[in-house]
Amino acid sequence: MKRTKPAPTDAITVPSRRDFLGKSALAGMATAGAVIGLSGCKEDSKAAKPAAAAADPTHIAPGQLDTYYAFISAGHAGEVRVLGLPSGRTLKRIPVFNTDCMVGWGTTNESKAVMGTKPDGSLQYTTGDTHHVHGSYKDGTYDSRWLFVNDKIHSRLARIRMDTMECDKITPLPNVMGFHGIFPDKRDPVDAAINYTTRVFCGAEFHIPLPNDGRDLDDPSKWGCLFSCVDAATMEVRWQCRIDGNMELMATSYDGKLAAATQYNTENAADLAGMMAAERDACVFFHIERIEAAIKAGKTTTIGSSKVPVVDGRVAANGDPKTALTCYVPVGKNPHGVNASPDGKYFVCAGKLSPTATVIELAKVMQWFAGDLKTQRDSVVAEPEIGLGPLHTAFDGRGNAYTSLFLDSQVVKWSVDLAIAQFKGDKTVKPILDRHDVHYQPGHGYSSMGETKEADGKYFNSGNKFSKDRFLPVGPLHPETEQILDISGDKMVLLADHTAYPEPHDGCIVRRDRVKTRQVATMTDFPNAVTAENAGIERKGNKVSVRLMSQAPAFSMPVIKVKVGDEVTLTLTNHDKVEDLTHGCAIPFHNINFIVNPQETRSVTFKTEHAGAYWIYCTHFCHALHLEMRSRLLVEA
Ligand code: RUQ
Ligand code: CUA
Ligand code: CA
Repeated sequence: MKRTKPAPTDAITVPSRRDFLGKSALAGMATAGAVIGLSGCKEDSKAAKPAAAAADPTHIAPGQLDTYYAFISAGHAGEVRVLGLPSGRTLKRIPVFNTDCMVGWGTTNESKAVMGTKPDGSLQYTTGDTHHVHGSYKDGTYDSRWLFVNDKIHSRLARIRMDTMECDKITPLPNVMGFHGIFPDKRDPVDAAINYTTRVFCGAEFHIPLPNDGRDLDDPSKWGCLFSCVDAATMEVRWQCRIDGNMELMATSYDGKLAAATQYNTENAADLAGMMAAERDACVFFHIERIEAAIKAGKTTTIGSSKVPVVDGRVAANGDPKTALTCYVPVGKNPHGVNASPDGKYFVCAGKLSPTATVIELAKVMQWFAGDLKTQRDSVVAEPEIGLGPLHTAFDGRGNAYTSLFLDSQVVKWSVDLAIAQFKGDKTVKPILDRHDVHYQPGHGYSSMGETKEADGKYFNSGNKFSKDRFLPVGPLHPETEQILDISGDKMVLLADHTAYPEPHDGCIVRRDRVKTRQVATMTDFPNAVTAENAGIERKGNKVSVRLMSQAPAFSMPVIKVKVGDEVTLTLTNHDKVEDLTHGCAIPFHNINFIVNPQETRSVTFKTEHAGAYWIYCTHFCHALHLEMRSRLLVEA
């Protein structure tokens, strides 16, 4: 795992992109007027340490299982990926906003209904941009019900069932563009019995006209951003809150009282220079109980054709802390990530254009809301200088924070308590405990169980935006690197490099006993299940229903006769009960390819256009006679 420079004779000679990026990005920031202090970077950075080869913990022997799942977003690939850690083995790709031939996501009627269709039945969107994926909670840790993930392009929130690891709902957010940060709540702010996730909070990064129907195009000063609360169970948008500035990353408190979003554009600007004009930006806090009381009391408006109630969280309407719905805490310039410490006490905002992290004490934010704190800024209890380009922070459950430094290509380990002591005036303490190079330009970093009260401080995954010289080149775009670090000791140890298909963002590392899947479905859960009683073919005008069963190695009907111009709905129920005994179903020249797992039902609807014989065949190797598993679709002229 030693960092090696390509020898001069190597075919691959890569100029130091790290240096280039560091310098050019710094120059860009400097010309834009950013103030970047360097004093946080005095500690010696060390080269990557080789992992102890003899006992490589990332080597999971054949037949052995990983101890963690990692659920990671896939950026513009529009899916969610599941890895085993520490090995880095790819376990699954969960299609969400994208289509997937193997699964038939985007092909089956059931998946199309989740994804959303146009009146003609075609998919409304086939692209997505997933950034942040987080699990649902109970008692401050994962409860194996759901994962939630955003689509930044089309401002949709998706839910994934943890038991099947399949997407089951997608909700568009009204009057929102650039839906980026997302975090589920961890319990109800009022009802002690509701100690689990019932809401998902969604931030909007881009200002738009409200409603976005052609008005105010020439006047961005009238544009706005809405914070959205989605009901985790129904996936309906419960309410929205209009704010000043924008929202990027999100965090929620363990007591359910607060949600917060970083804001890099407190300036409400519509251009780059404007968005970097202010010396400080903010982290905006939402008082959930008060907002929901205001909704209940009807202190709301609606925007355009949306029926979702909207409350006013803008600065002007929230001057009195005792009734305020929102609290804007000043933090470093153009901040990026905000992350909750596992002890439930702090949110840490990463500075991005400021070389600092800002530690906000949640009890003090609640004090401000009670009218007992002078200024919002007084909730800041530490602001250590940690290095250049801080983006995201993870925690080990032992009081230490691990922040990615994009420009320095490092992960920096620092003590939250020491940073607080330093902020109080103790000049003798040094909050920075360790630095480790990563390769290169890290974005998200996340630790094992680090977003729960069970943070165990074993592994940290660094999602790096550039791999440069780490892998064999594969054309203009290199793979991304995911690097796993052992954070169990005083010093971080780099264990392994893994490639990642562009471009992963955030993820969460979940102990394997916190994940409960089911291998075989219940047939009666599918209302359209095909049974021996209702199997067969039925015609109503030119609409033909073909009801088919699969049981290795055969489909229930060897011959299916239809006519040119028919609209055929083929419903297939897999009657095999054996775990992993999945069948595929493809129809040549009809663009149909999907799978059906044991006891599941899936359907497709298509038009027959050309007379002829078409072999419907099983695409998933299921049996010694898998190749023989086919039926004839005869399309008569
Ligand atoms: S943001 S690299 Cu989309 Cu998660 Cu920080
Ligand atoms: Cu059924 Cu292959
Ligand atoms: Ca700004």
